[in-house]
Formats: sequence, structure tokens, C-alpha cells
Amino acid sequence: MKITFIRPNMLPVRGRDAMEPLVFAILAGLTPPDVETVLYDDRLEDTPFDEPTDLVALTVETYTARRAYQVAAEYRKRGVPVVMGGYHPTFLPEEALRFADGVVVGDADALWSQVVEDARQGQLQRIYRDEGFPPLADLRPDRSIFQGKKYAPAALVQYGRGCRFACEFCSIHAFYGTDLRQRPVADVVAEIEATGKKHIFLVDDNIFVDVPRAKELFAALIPLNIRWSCQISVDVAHDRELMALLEKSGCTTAVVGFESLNEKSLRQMKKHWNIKHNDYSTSVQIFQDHGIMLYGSFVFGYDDDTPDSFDRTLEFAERSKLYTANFNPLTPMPGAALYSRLEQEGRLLYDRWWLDPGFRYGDAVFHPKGMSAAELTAGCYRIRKQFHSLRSIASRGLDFQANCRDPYRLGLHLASNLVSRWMIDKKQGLPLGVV
Ligand code: B12
Ligand code: SF4
Repeated sequence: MKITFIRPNMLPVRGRDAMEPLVFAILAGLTPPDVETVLYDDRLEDTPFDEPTDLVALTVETYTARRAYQVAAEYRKRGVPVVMGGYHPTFLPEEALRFADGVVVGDADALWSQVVEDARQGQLQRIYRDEGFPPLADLRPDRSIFQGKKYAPAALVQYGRGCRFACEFCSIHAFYGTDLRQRPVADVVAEIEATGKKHIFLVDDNIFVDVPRAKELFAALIPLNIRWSCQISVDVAHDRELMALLEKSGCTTAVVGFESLNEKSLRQMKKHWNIKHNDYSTSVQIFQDHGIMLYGSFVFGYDDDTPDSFDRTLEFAERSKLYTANFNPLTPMPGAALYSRLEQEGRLLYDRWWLDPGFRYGDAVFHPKGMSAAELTAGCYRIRKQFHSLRSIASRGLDFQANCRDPYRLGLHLASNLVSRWMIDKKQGLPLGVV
């Protein structure tokens, strides 16, 4: 038996920064050894639809759903069964089943061997659902599936799943609810060592889920002598012991969801805790004092945001010397509380924006209150461009404390800014999937 794993691309353009799709290393690790597996990554290469295979397994996010359904149609035309899993099919299994033979709802860890066995017997079920959350102690990703592919150099490793917060727009909270799980620290350390890589991206949506466990992990990373990146909530800055451990263990960059400078917007999105301990400038300073470069994430379109919000945020991001940042229109994702609210309020511009041929990457998909949808789209695009102007890249990059303490940091700053600068215009306004 042969299984073909496919990571669909979001847009009809190929970037230079694709990262390893960790989920397929996990699924490959759970697949019986007598089953052949192969991975095609639509972001890097063409998919050989005519190559014989017995099952196609697609990972599907909301932004990649349209492309995933196109890929599935090609295989089903050739009589090959298709199974889908991931965020999007979990939230909308009925939609995914219009394009797939089977759907896995939730985490696959406890279900995948059953899926493989059923496919082997030619008896794939329509829905596989894990009502609970499987323990993560048995996670044994098999990275040999990535061999020969041109991925970004960092290895992706997962410590835990879930987040202790419940931001209104967030897919993670919608997927995991209040469930929080972490792997044994020794397993994570062994996995990092086995990758042989010196830069690791810990993909947890919030690595700072509970203080003692975070400290245990960071302490265990110190002897590995690696550099690592993570996503972390900004409230961590007030815990000086934790910050010291982050620095000592090699944390070099962190993605932080600042989201908004507007307190009312933070309150509305249920992220007011972002400024519970410190204001943003103080938090940024603490991170940078510990040698951690910040990737700031911002959204626009909450009810109190106005056209002025764009320049205020840009000014903050530049003054704070964030090494990089994204500025996105608030986007309702199916499954998240924001989506139901905007739907109930009759403010959605599309029935299903992710499938709509009229939707373009970067577009606002609902009616904001403090500006028009067109202003929301244009404002985000404008400040994204300004933030990635050569003047801004140079002025942020030449700040010793924030971004150029050593050649490694400066190189990272330049590489990520130049790639983003190049990609902004390539991505903006493109349709999802292949036209
Ligand atoms: C790393 C990451 C990235 C990396 C790229 C990662 C990669 N390898 O390509 C970067 C930074 C480039 C990125 C970009 C984007 N990302 Co991103 N990313 C992540 C992150 C943090 C980790 C992904 C990961 O490796 N997870 C670990 C794996 C094991 O978990 P998993 O994929 O959920 O898989 C489990 C189940 O879902 C299921 N499963 C998943 N797929 C399949 C397939 C099959 C066949 C089966 C059976 C089961 C199954 O089983 C797995 C475990 O048992 C996730 C958040 C998260 N915690 O997952 C966001 C996340 C996936 N990204 C998200 C988004 C929105 C984006 C962007 C669209 C942002 C933007 N506006 O541009 C872009 C678009 C990228 C694209 N789609 O092409 C959202 C997706 C939400 C949604 N509803 O679809 C997430 C959930 C973040 C969030 N907080 O909302 N991302
Ligand atoms: S802190 Fe981040 S991961 Fe956690 S619920 Fe909020 S947006 Fe989601």
C-alpha cells in the first residue's frame, strides 16, 4: 500500500520560505512500516497526479481549503480516495466531505492507524472523530519524509497543544478549547537533538502555558546550545526569571500577538490581559534587553479601530524596532467565536470567503464599523509596505540592542525583511488556490 501526503499551497505563487509540514512527520511516524509513504509539497513542487497511489492525505487550513479541494478533485477523477484533516475540516467537516472521501476531525494521533487500516481494506469511513484529546507522550515524528525537499533551515518541533487564553478570533482556542497538553520535556530534548539542527522553531501557539512547565523546558534547552524561536504571549515579560531562562536557553526570536494599541479593541477581542502587567513599550524593552528579537502581529478592524489606527501602529512598530511584523485585516475564521458573531450581526461580505472566487489575499471580508472594508484592506497593505521599505528595514536593523547584537541576528533581520518585502506584492490581491 502507498500513501501520498500533500501540503496544499495557499496562493498560485511559490515562495522561498516554506517550512517543514510537521503534521506529515507525525503521520509518517504513526504509519505501519509496511506502508510506503511519499510527500508532495505544493508550495515547492508540482504534484504528479498520475503517479500510482492508494490513498491521498491532505492537511487543510482555511486559507488552503480551496487549493486542497482542487487537488482532491484531480485524484478522485483518477479513482484515488482522499482523506483530509486539520483545522478547516475539523471546523467544517460537512464542507470538506463534499470534496473528500473521509475526514479526520481533531487530532489524528489516536485515529491515523485506523484510517490506514480502513483504507487498506477499501473501507474508508466518512468521519473519524476524536472526542477527547490524545496524550502527547507517544509523539515520534519521522522526519525522513522531508528528505530532499528545499525547506527553510529551522526544524519545527512541538512541545504542547492548546492555549490558556480565549481570544475571540483565534482558531487555536476554537480547536482545543480549554485543553492544554505538553509532552515530556525529555522527549522534546531528544527530538531536538535528533534533528541535528541548530535552529529550532517551537511551533506551540503559546509556549508559555504554565510557568513551572515552561521553566522546566527552557532549563532543559540550555545544554543543547541551540538558537530557537517561538510564539509567546507578551505577559511573560513581567516574569524576570522566565525571561532570563529564555535568554540563557537560546531563544532568539519570538512572535508576539500585540494585535492592537487600542484598549477597547483589546477588550473586545478578549486580549486585554496583554497589558495587564506592563504597557507594550516596557514589555518590548524587556524582551530586547534579553536579546530576543520580536516579530509583532497586529490586526485591524475591531469596532473602535479607525483609519488613524494604521499610522499609530506603524509608528509603534518602527519605534519599537520590531525585527518584523505583520499587519492583517481581522479575518473571521470558521469555528472561531468572531465568525459566529459577525455572521449573526449580518456583517460578512461573503458566504464562505475561502471558497469565493471573488476573494483576494489581503482583502477585508466583513464590514468594519470605524472604516469601510476597502479602507481596511488598503490600510493594512499600505503600512505593510511602509514597514518593509528599505529605510525602515535599515533603521530597525541598525539598532544594536534590538536587532544587530551579532552577525547572526543582523542576518536574520535582513533575510526575513527582504523575503517579506519581496513577497508582499507577490501575494497581495491573488486569489486562493489555482485559477
Ligand atoms: C508554523 C505555522 C506556520 C508557518 C508555516 C508552517 C508550515 N509548515 O508550513 C508559517 C509561519 C509560514 C505560517 C503561515 C501561515 N499560517 Co500558520 N501556523 C503555524 C502553526 C503555529 C504551527 C503548525 C504546526 O506545525 N502545527 C503542528 C501540527 C502537528 O498540528 P496540526 O497541523 O494542527 O495537525 C494536527 C491536527 O490538526 C490533525 N491534522 C492536521 N492535518 C492533517 C491531515 C490529515 C490527513 C490528518 C489525518 C490529520 C491532520 O492532526 C495533527 C496532529 O494530530 C499553526 C498553529 C498550530 N499550533 O498548529 C499556525 C496556523 C496553522 N496558521 C494559521 C494561519 C492563518 C496562517 C497564515 C494563513 C497567516 C497569514 N495570514 O498569512 C499563513 C499561511 C500559510 C499557508 N497556509 O500556506 C492558522 C490557521 C487557522 C485556520 N483556521 O486555518 C493557525 C492555526 C494559527 C492560528 N493561531 O490561527 N504558519
Ligand atoms: S493568545 Fe494567541 S493562541 Fe492563545 S487564544 Fe489568543 S490568539 Fe489564540
